Amino acid sequence: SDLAAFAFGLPKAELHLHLEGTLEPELKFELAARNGIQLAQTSVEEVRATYDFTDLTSFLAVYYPAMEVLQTADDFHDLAWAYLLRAKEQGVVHAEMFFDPQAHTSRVVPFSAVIGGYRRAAVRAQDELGISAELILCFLRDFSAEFAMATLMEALEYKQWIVGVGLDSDERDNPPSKFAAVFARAKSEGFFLTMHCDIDQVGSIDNIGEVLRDIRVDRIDHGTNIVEDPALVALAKERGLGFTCCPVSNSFVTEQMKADEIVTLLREGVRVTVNSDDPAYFGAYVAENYVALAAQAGLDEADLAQLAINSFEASWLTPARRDAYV
Ligand code: ES4
Ligand code: ZN
Repeated sequence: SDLAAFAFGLPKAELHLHLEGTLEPELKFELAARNGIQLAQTSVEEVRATYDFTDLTSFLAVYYPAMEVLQTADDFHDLAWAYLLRAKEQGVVHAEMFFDPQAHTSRVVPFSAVIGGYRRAAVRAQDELGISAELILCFLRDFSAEFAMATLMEALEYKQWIVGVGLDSDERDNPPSKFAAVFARAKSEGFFLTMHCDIDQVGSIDNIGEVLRDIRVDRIDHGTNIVEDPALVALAKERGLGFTCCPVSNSFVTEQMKADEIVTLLREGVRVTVNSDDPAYFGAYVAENYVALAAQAGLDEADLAQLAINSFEASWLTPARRDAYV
């Protein structure tokens, strides 16, 4: 449709994208063969059949084991490069990409292989695709704060390759406060801060208050249930805080896209953005998320253009580079 063509053509930043969530079944087989790994499935269709999630827990139970095929710097490069090629087709001109080093170092893959491969793809994207690509180191919240701090220390050697830090995985029983010291240290090292505040989890609105008031993040991933607390919405708006929403992902890990919440915040002038989260698993890259949200919520071209403007304003580009896009 015309609106879909408009959505694809809009220059946009993608701010909520897990590189490990871009592993398409075809590449999974290629990497498995390269590394001599025998997969439980024998065809792309069989792999896709396992992408049948009802909630975050059932998603993560498929997501982490799939990473076994990622072993060398070349593997990480190939994964990120495949994503960046897709991103180019989706109108992405700037990407801030999450990676989960602990999902690899915990199975004895060196940190240097992970970040070395990803960084090589990011540099290549600038040179060959004209996409500026940055890395955000995400801590896994179901591991200990000590492991997170050790990972941060290991990352300092690569500081110039990392724009910020985030927090993902299972939020239940792993509130932001568990990582307060890690994020305070990351901030003092000059990293931007963001955290997943997932939806539909008990106590989630309290976590949003905590990340805004105490940890003082620069952005929130998901977090659209902030609409439950008008005072927090007012605070987020005053700070110009970005929210990285992922409608198609929401429809997998909850029962719906959360379109009402996203559009409520958009209409109130809060910096909500649209992103793909784990596109290989949820079957939609970023422009397809714009289209899905537009179809669900009846958005028009002006709304989609505002979402794209928000994506640059909520990005961690330097002010001069950001202003070149908006
Ligand atoms: C994730 Cl959908 C989702 N939620 C939490 N952590 C994640 N890591 C990758 N995808
Ligand atoms: Zn995410």
